[in-house]
Order: sequence, then C-alpha cells, then structure tokens
Amino acid sequence: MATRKKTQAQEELGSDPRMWGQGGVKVTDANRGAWFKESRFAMFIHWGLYSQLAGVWKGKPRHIIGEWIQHHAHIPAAEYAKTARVFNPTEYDPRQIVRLAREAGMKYIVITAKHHDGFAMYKSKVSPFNIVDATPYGRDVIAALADACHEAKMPLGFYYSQTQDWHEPDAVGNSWDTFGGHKKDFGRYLVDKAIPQIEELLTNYGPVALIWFDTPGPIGPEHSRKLMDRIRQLQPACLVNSRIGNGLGDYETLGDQEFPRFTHPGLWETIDTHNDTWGFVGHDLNWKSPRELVQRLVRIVSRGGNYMLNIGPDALGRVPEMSAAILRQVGRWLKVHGESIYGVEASPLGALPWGECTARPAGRGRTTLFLHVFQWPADGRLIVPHMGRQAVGARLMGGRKLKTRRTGKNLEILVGSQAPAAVVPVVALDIRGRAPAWTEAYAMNNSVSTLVAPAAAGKGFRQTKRSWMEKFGDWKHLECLGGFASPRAAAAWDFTTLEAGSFYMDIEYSCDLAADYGQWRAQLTGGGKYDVTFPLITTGPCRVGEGHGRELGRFRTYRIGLFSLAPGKHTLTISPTAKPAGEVYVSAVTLTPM
Ligand code: JFZ
Repeated sequence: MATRKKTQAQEELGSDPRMWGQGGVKVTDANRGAWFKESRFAMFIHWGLYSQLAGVWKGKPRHIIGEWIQHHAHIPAAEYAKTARVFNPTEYDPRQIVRLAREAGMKYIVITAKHHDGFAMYKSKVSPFNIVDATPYGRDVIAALADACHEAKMPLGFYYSQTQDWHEPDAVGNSWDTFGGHKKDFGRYLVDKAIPQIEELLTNYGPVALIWFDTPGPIGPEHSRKLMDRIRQLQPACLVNSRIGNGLGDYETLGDQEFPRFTHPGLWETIDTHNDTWGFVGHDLNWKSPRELVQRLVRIVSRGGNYMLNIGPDALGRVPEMSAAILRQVGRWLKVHGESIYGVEASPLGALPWGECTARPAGRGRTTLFLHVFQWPADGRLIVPHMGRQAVGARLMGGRKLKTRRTGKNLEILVGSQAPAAVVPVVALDIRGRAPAWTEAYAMNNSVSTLVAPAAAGKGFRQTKRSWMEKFGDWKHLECLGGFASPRAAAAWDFTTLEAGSFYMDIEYSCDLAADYGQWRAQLTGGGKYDVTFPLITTGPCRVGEGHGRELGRFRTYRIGLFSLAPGKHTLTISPTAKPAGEVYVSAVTLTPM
C-alpha cells in the first residue's frame, strides 16, 4: 500500500496542471527564439547523485525514473546526502559528450545543474551540497561541459528545479522528512537558494543558451516573475521554458513524452527519454530504436516543435553504450535528411495516413514538401491528396528522381515497392505555390489510416486528454473523447476513400470495469452502408495522472469488423447504445486495408 501512496504522490503532481507549467506562453520576440527554432533537435542530460543509485535502493531494484529514487524510497535527506561521499565519476569526458551530441545531429545541450534532490553538479557557494565540496571527485562537471560546449560552439542550457528540492526544509516535494517540525517558507528557499544558484549559473559559466525550469507546481506568480527578471538582467539572450510557471517563458515545454496529434502553435518542445527513465537506471534496457527515435523526431518537427532527447550518464559519467550507438545512427540519418528537419516549418498539409510532412520555402514561389514515409506503400504508389496540379518534381532524399502522375486532383509519386534502407525514407516534393491544408481524412488501400479523437465531430461527448503513468514517472498523454453521457452521444468522422477497398476497422479505447461489456454502435454512411453493434470490454486498471488514484483502464484496440467501401466520402459514427455505466474514452479508429 505504501508504494501506491508514493506513486499517488507523483500522480498528484500530475493532477495539478500547474506542475506541467503549460500554456499561456506568449513569445514576445520571435527573433529571440530563431536559433531555437532552427535547431529542432537537442540533447537533454540527466546526471546526478541518483545516477550512482541506478534505480536500486538497499538492494531492491525500483521501477521508476531514476532521479526520483529518493522520493520513491522516502530516503531521508541526511541519508541521501551521504551517497555523495562515494560519487566519483572518474570516466566523465565532456568533450566526448559534446562529440556524441554533434554526431547525433543535436544542436544544443541542456544538463541538470540541480534536480529535485537539491544536489548541485557544480561548485556552488550557496550550498555545500554540491559535487565539488561534497564528493571525492571534487571537480565542477558543469564548468568542464561549458568549456567543451563553448569550444565546440554548442549552445548549452541548464536544467534547474526551482520549486522541488528534497534537501531543503523550505522547498517543495519532501513530504517524508519532518526536518524537526520546521515551518516551511518557500519564499525564503527561493531567496536563499534558488535565485542565488541561478545567479551562479548565469555568472560563472559563460553564455547560457537557456534555463530549463521544472515542475513549477505551487510557485507563486511573484516568484516566477522574480526568477525571470533576474535571468533577463544577467543574460538577456538566455531563453526560459514555460515550466518557470505562471504563464511565463519564451517557449512552451509540453508534458513529458507528449506528442500532440496536430500542429501546435508557437515555440515549443517535447522532451523524451531514450529508454523509460531520465536518470540512469541499470535495469532499464528499453532503448528506443533508431527508427522509433527518427519517427518521434519527425512527428514533433512536423507539428512545429523541437525534440529534446535525453541521455542518462552512469555513476562513472559514462553514456550507456547502446544509447550512444543508437544516437549515432540517428545522426547518420540526419546527415542525409537534415534538410527536412533543421529550420523547417510544420506540415502545411492535412493528415497523411502513411507518414508526416515538413516544409520549407524553395524560392521562386515554390515550396519543398519533405514527405517522411513511415509506411512504405507495397504497391509503390505514394499518394498525396490535392497535390496533382501543383507538383513540379519529386526525388528520394539521398537518392534518385521519382516519376509522378496525376489522378484527378491527387498526386501519385511512383516510389517503387522496395522500401529504401533509410530508417525513415524521405521524398522531397517541389510544388508551385503553397500547399493547401485539407481537413478531411483519407483511407488508402496501401496504408493504415487513423481517425484521431481531435478530428471527431458530433455531440454528447467532450474532447479531453488523459495523462497517466505506465510506471512511476513514465508518462503517457493521449487526446481522446470522453463523457459519453447517453445513447444520443455520437462521435463522427468524415473520411474519403480514393479507391474501392475492404478495411478492418479497430477502435482504440479505454474502459473501466463499471462500463465493461457495454454495447456500442458503429454506423457507416456514404459509399457503403453499415450499422453494427459491438461490446467494449474493460481494459484493466491503471493509474491515471489526472484522476490521482482513480482506477482506469489502459488503452487497447478492439476489432469492430471488416468493411467493404466504394470510392468517395464516408461518415463513421460511434455511439453507445445506452448510457455507459462507467468511464469510456475513445482515442482513435484505425482503418487497415485487408
Ligand atoms: C519532470 C521531473 O520530475 C523528472 O524527474 C524529469 O526531470 C522530467 C524531465 O521533468 O517530470 C515531471 C514533470 C511534471 C510532472 C511529473 C514529472 N507532473 O506535472 O506531474
């Protein structure tokens, strides 16, 4: 039960939208962020005392994000501080880390200067709880990295946990130490530690590209403002992310590992782990492959954001070999396809079933569309709706020119049935003028199409987002439809099939035990009429961030059936046959050609 209570603690963090510090960010000066926007891809580094614990406490492996081990195990601050006595990262090589970032195609680095545990990875005069004064290593790893970055002209930013500090009685987050009945005064923590340490970081390490704040939580507007003003005074060009809190910041940091379905406005980033943890955990070997990482990078950039991918050096300062090797493969992809990532614009197109698009002006009134193909068409035809009249020419990036043909208003690029070796092949399509965004969805005979929740119209439900932890700290976020309140509730998607075909239809949903085996209805009108009912079976218990403790099923898919559709427009409507007895969320419906 204790674990559940501790896990709930982070869920409670997640249930407080202030913790994500999102929204409300107004980019006052677009020029400030020009380098940020051009960069698109960055390295995040989580490294600290927790790295030597490696996810294990008193011999017990814990399935958590490694930098939260003190919180998860409720390690008293005084006991946790003793781990500094053996922290001695003798194999730390900052130049090798900067070289890895360069080889991976990453354009800036952000490293944890002080995480929630309160331990400074630099020589701090504000607190002796730092790597120089409290460890046998005794050297300033931030200074060494700053030198290596400045030498390599690699912008460097610092992560700083300005609200949570489990070492300090006046800070937020340590609910297990009584600190002798100390009366908390967050303002005092800010004035005595957080602001002076930010001043040290902005004074002693040369130009700082950005300060990356985190879990703002209950920090007051006056506190966020005080931090922002001090940063502007010391280094006016230094960017600040939205997790400074209270709607401040130069750009928005979305939820951890959050992948928005549609283009997101303004300057923003999504951060991601390479395995499932930020800080090193020896038993977490779940490394995403080069293909997964490139697809995640492309998905974020195609919606207008930056992708900051994390590495977690170990107790000795080494980057896990598997992680480094995979990052280098991503870098090799970027050497050939970087033109489709760095400095590009978000996709101007509507949803593409087979992949994602980025774009850049090509001069003479033309635009180059970079078509990232996640599903290579078995029949060799890459279909781009609405582009029939505007296409000028197409080529495989790093390869041959491609033939194209018009099919009505649409374009077929003849790419051949054999997928190229690239983990994500990219077709560069030059078009006259600017591409029109379309809103309708397409179901094609040579790729799986997804009708996503935000694209649904109708009544009797609400658009929402579920955030939950697959395991402690491993956040998932999914836009979905919820609140189906009666049989009159109906979610409808319009979509178009370009050719006749038979499609398997699967619904992706989450359903609690109370709604188990509820009867739902799928109706298809247009070029194929169907009206079928199907049961939604409970998807089992899991914890949901915003529900803090309410059990709710994970998301899974249920096959509704196989439908033969003529070419043309269709409308799919999903509705309950009775008021659901519990909570049901629908995130998507996929159409897979037979
Ligand atoms: C935060 C940190 O807690 C985590 O350790 C890591 O540094 C990550 C990059 O940032 O993760 C969060 C942020 C917000 C919430 C939970 C974890 N939240 O609002 O529940």
